[in-house]
Amino acid sequence: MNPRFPTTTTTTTTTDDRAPGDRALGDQGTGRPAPGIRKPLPARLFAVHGTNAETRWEALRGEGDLTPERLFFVRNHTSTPLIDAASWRLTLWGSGLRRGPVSFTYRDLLAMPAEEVTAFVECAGNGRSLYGEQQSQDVTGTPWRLGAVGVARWRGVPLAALLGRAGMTGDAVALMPRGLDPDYVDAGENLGRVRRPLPVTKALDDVLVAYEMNGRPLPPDHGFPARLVVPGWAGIAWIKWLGDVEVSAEPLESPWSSRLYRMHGPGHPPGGGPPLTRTGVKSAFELPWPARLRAGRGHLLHGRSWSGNGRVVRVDVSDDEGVSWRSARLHGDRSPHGWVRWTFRWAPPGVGEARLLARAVDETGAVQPERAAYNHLGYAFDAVVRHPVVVT
Ligand SMILES: Nc1nc2c(c(=O)[nH]1)N[C@H]1C(S)=C(S)[C@@H](COP(=O)(O)O)O[C@H]1N2
Ligand SMILES: [Mo]
Repeated sequence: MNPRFPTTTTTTTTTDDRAPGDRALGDQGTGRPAPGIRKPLPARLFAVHGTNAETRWEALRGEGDLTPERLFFVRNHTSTPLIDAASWRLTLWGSGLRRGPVSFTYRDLLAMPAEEVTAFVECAGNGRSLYGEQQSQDVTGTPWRLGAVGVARWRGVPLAALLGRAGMTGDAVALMPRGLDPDYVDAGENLGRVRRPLPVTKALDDVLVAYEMNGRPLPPDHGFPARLVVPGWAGIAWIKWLGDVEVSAEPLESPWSSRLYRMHGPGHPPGGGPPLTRTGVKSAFELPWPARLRAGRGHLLHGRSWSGNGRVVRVDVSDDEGVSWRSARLHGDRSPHGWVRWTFRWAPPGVGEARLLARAVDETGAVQPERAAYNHLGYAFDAVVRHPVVVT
């Protein structure tokens, strides 16, 4: 059977097909607002794609290990709902519970033992536009460059504790967390509310129902009053505006597991590969795209690398298309689910165009490949990125 591909929020990565605001990506942008995002999106900090906004990497220059909320990317299938915490309930229900549905209020959550984790959330489509730009391959989907990632300190209640209180049985195998944002309509087809199965094993391991981001209540755009935090896993697992979780003794599926967020195309199984979970290794320079740097002097370049598998342990930089590499210096707190900041001293060899490459290795030995594995929906772009630089 042919998988069906989404088309509503999507544009191809061919420049001509992009929405007007996307064409300006890398310049100063249009400042066009994203419908449904509540926070300000100044063009100097964000590039807007439809209902989504990505962080400009040069805006992270000078920031610490956490992405401040005012710079944090937003990925909305529809629009940010404004939810009243006092009447909000999180309801757990389904065949995997001993009794009927169990609901928690916002105050219930705040009163339970809390945990904190520093973790990045990254869209599975982060880097998608590079399939076109760097590999000359056509893909559909939001044409992110590398800014659909951010790191925050999340605080909340372990999902395991809520499942325990709700009386989950040993038979439960799958959960279906679901958001309270409006139904997502894809090419005229209503797919219902954003929801994606989560295996019980991951839920019991390290998933939080978070109500704080960087020490403050979650902002509306990032899931107020509560969202899932699923360390190491693609952003689609991190359901925002969490309203209910089905707990099931049978496997579950939704369009976000059966056809979206899978690898489709040549080299992948018919119907797509398995639902995407962990994200790969990535790196980015804190530079505009393209960057403009002066010749005849040294520059201290800054960047960050991260991996869904755990800590990044090494980063190398090349300015000759990967013929030779030199190590970057690693800084920062290096928490297992965060990113590592690095610096690299570079003296441009002369005026003209150059490309800077950064390649990271994580603690499992996974390294960024030369080319990312093509897939029609443009997920998992983990290849070494050739960052364009104009030396004047
Ligand atoms: N309810 C709901 N949850 C959601 C989404 C959504 O549209 N609705 N988008 C998901 C996707 S695809 C990503 S990448 C992350 C983005 O989180 P952020 O907007 O807080 O950066 O949220 C996830 N959770
Ligand atoms: Mo995403």
